[in-house]
Parts: sequence; structure tokens; C-alpha cells
Amino acid sequence: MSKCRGCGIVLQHEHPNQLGYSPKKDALYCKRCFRINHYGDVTFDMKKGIDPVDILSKVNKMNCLVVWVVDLFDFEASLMDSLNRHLYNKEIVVVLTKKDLIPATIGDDKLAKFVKKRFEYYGLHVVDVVYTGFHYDSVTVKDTISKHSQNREVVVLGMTNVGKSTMLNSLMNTQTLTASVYPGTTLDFNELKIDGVTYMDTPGLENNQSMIMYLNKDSDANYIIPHKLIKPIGFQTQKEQSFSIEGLCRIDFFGLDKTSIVFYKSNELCIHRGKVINAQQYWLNQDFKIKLNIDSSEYKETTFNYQGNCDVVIAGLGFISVKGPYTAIKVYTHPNVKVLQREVML
Ligand SMILES: Nc1nc2c(ncn2[C@@H]2O[C@H](COP(=O)(O)OP(=O)(O)OP(=O)(O)O)[C@@H](O)[C@H]2O)c(=O)[nH]1
Ligand SMILES: [Mg+2]
Repeated sequence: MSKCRGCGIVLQHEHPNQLGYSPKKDALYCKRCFRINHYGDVTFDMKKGIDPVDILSKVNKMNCLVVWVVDLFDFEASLMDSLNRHLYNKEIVVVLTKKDLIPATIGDDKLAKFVKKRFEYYGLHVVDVVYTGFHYDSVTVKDTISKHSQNREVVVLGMTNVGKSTMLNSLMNTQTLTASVYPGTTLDFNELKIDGVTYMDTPGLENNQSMIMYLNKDSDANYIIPHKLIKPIGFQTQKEQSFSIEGLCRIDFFGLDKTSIVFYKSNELCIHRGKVINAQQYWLNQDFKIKLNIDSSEYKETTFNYQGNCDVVIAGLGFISVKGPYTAIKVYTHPNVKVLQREVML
């Protein structure tokens, strides 16, 4: 039984429309990986990840070091509420990916502190935090993992699309594993040896709380997931203001007084700004280029009354950093998308 080197699925040569198919008996990659790598094309529906319980309970029984991979830009969507139940007895090294997307306004130590605190909040034991990103040297990541592995297998886990396979490719300095912009690229456990350490690439955990799951068109994920350094967009504003990011979410601010509001999101997405009093009318009548797969009337309202400096995070989309006086913030988006207020990250 041989497995596809790119995505870990068992190769088969009988069923062209099923996963794992390759017409060549001695192929190293399945047809799907071949097409993703050569044409950026996904021949079969991506699965958008795998049921977290299946994978986490398997990992729970292994004597392994867990490398939890987190997309720094989409940090909150990279964590799950029930994680501590499955990983309570595991040492975890956190690898933060996509640092190249984040403006360099925060020191590494401060960021590591922030990350450890967020993981503690979820009841998880983090032994180290390291960074990676396009054009970053992967030596520190490799050395840190190696130091903590102590002859154990290293299981690379995380939500779908956070950059697990890309990170492993950078440790090997090859393009062996298949990576793609769409969630659900890696399909099964995929074992590799890097400098004598056994690593396991894994399928990303399905993230039902991310906006990526609820787009009107799956291909719009390409606009929502940032590919370049994010250009923060700032406003200094007063009284009541409403902002919408395409047709994806609307955020109403109340009681502003020269308050600074900075949006961190993909540069491809437009922000529409107006008065709260006109916002509902605008929201209902506008034919947005990028939308969710629900009716505007089905959007859920979340209200935040904490009035300090904060980030408002919309999982899968980005965050809004708010500094200065305000009395309340209301967010409208898909009812399943995780929306939260947290301490300021950058
Ligand atoms: N800018 C930037 N993009 C990254 C980085 N790491 C990964 N990506 C991109 O993120 C997308 C997902 O990468 P993958 O490596 O396939 O992610 P994964 O976690 O293995 O995904 P699944 O196998 O679907 O769970 C791809 O488009 C990558 O090019 C990074 O450090 N910086
Ligand atoms: Mg992968």
C-alpha cells in the first residue's frame, strides 16, 4: 500500500473520480496533488478539513510532541474551545506562521507572551513559541522542535489552511508536500523524516467558526485570505459610525470621541463607511461583490460593551483594533462565525 507523498492519501489506480487516484502504477503523487502543484487546480471538492475529534483522539494516545501551527493573522480561528480536553497531557510547541503578513509593529517577545497567555486561557501547556513566514529562516523552528522532541514523534497539528505543510516543506527546503490556498489539502497522516526526527503532517482540523466556511462562492477564499503584507486601514472618528467589509460583516460603533479604529484584513477587501442610522438600509440594498451564503436578514448581532482598548476579531476575516473612547460595538455577520473581543495584539 503506497501513499501519496503530497497529501498522505493511499494511492489507488481503479477509480478516477475518487481520492488517491493516479493512472500511473509507480506514481509518487495522486492526480489531485499533481493538478494542484502544476495547475493550481483542485479536481475534487476540497473537504475543508477533517473532524477534529477523530484526529485529536488519535493523537491523544500517542507518545509525541505536538507542534500546534497557528496562522498569526487568523490567530483566534486557529484555536478551538475543546482543545484542552484532547491535549491536556501533551507538551506543545506553537509555531506561528505567516509572520510576513503582519506589520512589524510588535516585538517577538511581546508576541510570544501574548500567544502563551491566549493558550493558557484555553488550558494548554505551551513549552515554546516560534515564528515562521515566507522568506524567514527555518533554522530556529527546526532546532526548537528538535530540542523538545526527545526521541518522540512530532505531530504537526492545527486548523485547516494554517500552513502546516508549507512549514514542513520549509524545514526540508523542498516542495515535497502539497500546499494550496484552499482548506483541506492534506488528506491523511503523512510521515516524514527530517534530520533524523520523525514528523507527521496531518489533515487540517475543520473550522466551523471561520468565515471561509460560509462564502457564497468558495473561490472568494482567495480574496479573503491575505497573500501580501497587510496594509492596516485606519480611521479617526466621532459619534456613531458604521463600517462594512464587503458583504461579509458590518460593525457599528457607538459613543466614539476621536477614537482610532484600524482594520487588519486582506488588502483585496473594500471597507464601506457610513452613519449608523443609514447602515441597515445600505446593508440590505447593496449588491456586494463578495458575500456570505445567507440572506442579509439572517446575520447575527453580537454586542460588546467592554469600553477599553481592544481588538474585535472576526474569525477567518481579520481584526479591528480600537483605541480610545467608545460606548459599544455591534458586529453583524454569519451566525456560526466566531466573533470576539480580546486585548490588543499589535
Ligand atoms: N503569506 C504566507 N502564506 C503562507 C505561509 N504559510 C502558508 N501559507 C499559505 O497558506 C496556504 C495554506 O498552506 P498549507 O501549507 O497548504 O496549509 P495546511 O495547514 O497544510 O492546510 P491543510 O492541509 O488544508 O490543512 C497556502 O496558500 C500557503 O501558500 C506563510 O508563512 N506566509
Ligand atoms: Mg496540509
